[in-house]
Amino acid sequence: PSATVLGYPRLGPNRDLKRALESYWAQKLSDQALEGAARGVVASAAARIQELGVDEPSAVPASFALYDHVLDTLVAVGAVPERFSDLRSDAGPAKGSVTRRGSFILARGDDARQPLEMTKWFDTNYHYLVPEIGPQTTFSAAPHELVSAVQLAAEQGTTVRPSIVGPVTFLALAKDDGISATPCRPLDRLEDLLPVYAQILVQLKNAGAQWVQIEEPAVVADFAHLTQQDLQVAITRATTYLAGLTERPKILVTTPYGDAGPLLSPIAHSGVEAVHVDLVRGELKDQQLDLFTQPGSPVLVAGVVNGRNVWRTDLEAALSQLEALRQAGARVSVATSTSLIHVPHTLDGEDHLDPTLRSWLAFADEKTHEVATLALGLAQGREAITQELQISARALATRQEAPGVHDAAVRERLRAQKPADTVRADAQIRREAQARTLFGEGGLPLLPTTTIGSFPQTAAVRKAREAFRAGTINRERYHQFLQDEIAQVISLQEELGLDVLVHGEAERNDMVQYFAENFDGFAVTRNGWVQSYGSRATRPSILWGDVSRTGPGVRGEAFTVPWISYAQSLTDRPVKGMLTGPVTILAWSFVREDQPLAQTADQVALALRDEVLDLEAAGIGIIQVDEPALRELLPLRGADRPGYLDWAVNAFRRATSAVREGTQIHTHLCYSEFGEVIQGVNALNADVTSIEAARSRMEVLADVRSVGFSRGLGPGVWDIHSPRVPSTNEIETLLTSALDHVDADHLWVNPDCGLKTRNYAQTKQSLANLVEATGRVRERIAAEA
Ligand code: THG
Ligand code: ZN
Repeated sequence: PSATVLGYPRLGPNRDLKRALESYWAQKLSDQALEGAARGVVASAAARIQELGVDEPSAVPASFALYDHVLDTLVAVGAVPERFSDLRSDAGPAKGSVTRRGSFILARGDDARQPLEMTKWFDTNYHYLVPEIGPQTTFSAAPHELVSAVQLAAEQGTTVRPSIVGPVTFLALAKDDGISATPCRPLDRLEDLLPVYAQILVQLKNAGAQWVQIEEPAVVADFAHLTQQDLQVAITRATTYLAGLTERPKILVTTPYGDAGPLLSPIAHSGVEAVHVDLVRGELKDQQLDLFTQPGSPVLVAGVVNGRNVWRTDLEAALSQLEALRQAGARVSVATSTSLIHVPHTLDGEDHLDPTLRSWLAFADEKTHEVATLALGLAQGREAITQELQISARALATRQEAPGVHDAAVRERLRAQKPADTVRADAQIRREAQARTLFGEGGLPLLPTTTIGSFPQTAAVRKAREAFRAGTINRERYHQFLQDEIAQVISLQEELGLDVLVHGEAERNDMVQYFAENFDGFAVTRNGWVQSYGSRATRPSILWGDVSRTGPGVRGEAFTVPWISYAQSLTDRPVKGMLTGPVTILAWSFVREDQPLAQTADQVALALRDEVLDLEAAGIGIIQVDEPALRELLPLRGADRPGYLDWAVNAFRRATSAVREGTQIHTHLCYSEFGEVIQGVNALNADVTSIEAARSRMEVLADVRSVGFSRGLGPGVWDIHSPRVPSTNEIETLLTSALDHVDADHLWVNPDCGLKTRNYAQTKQSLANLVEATGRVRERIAAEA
């Protein structure tokens, strides 16, 4: 087709699939009803894509995973881990493989089994399920979902293009299942996997598929466990193998999320009919253009419409680029740079947005239409799309001049920042100062206990927030409710005997959106949901202008201080101030692209620096600035990583370095594999760092020690992602092994992460055990001293 999108949001415009899935899991919806709901979402998405002008046969992607597309690929190739093998069904269309019900157990686990691990998909905020592959893993074709999507479309008189994660990417993203004594590199199983893809392609062809989309984004990334040579060999073998099959649909290989570099050549030479290139993140260098201009070259599926961000496309620039490619002799098809699962469904209904800002935006539907528009312009000339070109040009022009996009005062303040503004006194001097401010007479004990920040977000909290938003309760009543909530959280923590308290964050919807709502330069959407994992979604904020705190003057007004101060007024113990760091605010928002990310990060950092100073001035002696997304924005190419870590660390330090020596800065990061960013974490220079460690049984501490990390460390001792309550003994054991790596006077005791998703029963019991275990370890240390 001359125009296509690589994928489309899957939860439905009103998150219908989310509700269907959650009812199904709660056993309030039957299998048939779930399938019905899923088909409804898929059919209306397909109809919508066609209505928007992407309407040729096979232009509509049929990649509508109910939970995750990597999981669907795992099921389609039969790579079911050993511990789930009983889920293979012995009859029906899924014979030999897992049913829908079974696939949810892989995703969510059950009483007896841990689910598959979940991790970030490339450098996005989407999480996929990690396949577990060992030397013994068996593969067998079971593409019943893909086949039925093709058949269903055929019944409705249309054609869809089924989509599957390619064999190289599937294995590159998998981990060793750890069952065999000898370590296994999943990619070494490629030869066993390829014949299964061959069988899948036969079945798709027999079902009537004309095209199949094979996604190979692994070629745009560097992996710690694979060399470029490994990937080169694998992608060459896989694509020539698949292209060489006689019984198959035509193949489109996609390379979204970055620049395939030298690996584009073997794909283009493999004999597949079409190759997608991400022209937003990547580029075609001169010699690479030759890959598409020779007799027998594949179609160039040009990803010119950004699938990752929400800005309207510069249609003039995109069309010129497409024309140049065609001029050079390529057969060009217009596409998105990535699947559209990373952007919200539609701007329809976002009428509260400032109309000028709204005119700069394009969500999935609007982007689908842009693709169709560009294809029309390419086929019939500029005249055919004059009006669209004008609208696009006008949006660009108003954006350059709009008030708020460039705020002279913000820029001047940033220019006036000096190198010294990101530097604090030596760690030792801070340590001594904090020994006086925090650990003096009657102050904090050895192994201080604390939590990460949020307490359970109960139904009552969500209801009150919703009532305030809807206007059924006024600001005063809402604030009273929040104060009562804070008072309860504080007295609970005092009863439990925790040392450093938190206010619980009841006033916050999301740890980024809350900041976006209190900063100038951001907008938030009503219904702009983007899938994060399974049925869960977030509403990323839109960072469109120069950033400072909302309120009078360039510094604006403190917004966390009233809540934290109120909490502090209720107790003699220290209450931590809680902020989200600049990198995480960027990572979980849609960011402007008209200036370097580093500059945007610095503006956010400066606004946070104001809040940090206001907290300190209000008497708050411990301030935590969370950076859970530090790892997520790490560039896919190793060569780009030092530059990124440099600005990311600098922004954090800009936010946190203005305080006195005696004020203690904490940070929190929540993933347990630090390898690539550990130097960066150390460079943040926080006085205390809490990290996820419970599930890995403190293994992460070896990494931490390897970089000579010498400040306070709080390895999590309670895996809060599970409803399980850890016993006192278990926590004591974890603390004991933590002490093998960390000096007692640097060790803090805390859970892995915030408690937002836990309930109060689990929270009380787990924290009581945490305090008790800490007491035992303190006694032991005292006895040994
Ligand atoms: N905020 C933002 N992005 C994030 C996280 C976050 N990305 C990484 C991680 N945390 C993702 N985890 C989750 C966990 C829970 C939910 C979403 C992402 C979730 N969402 C609710 C849902 O889909 O029902 C909606 C929440 C709401 O009503 O605001 O539960 O913390 N930005
Ligand atoms: Zn966390």
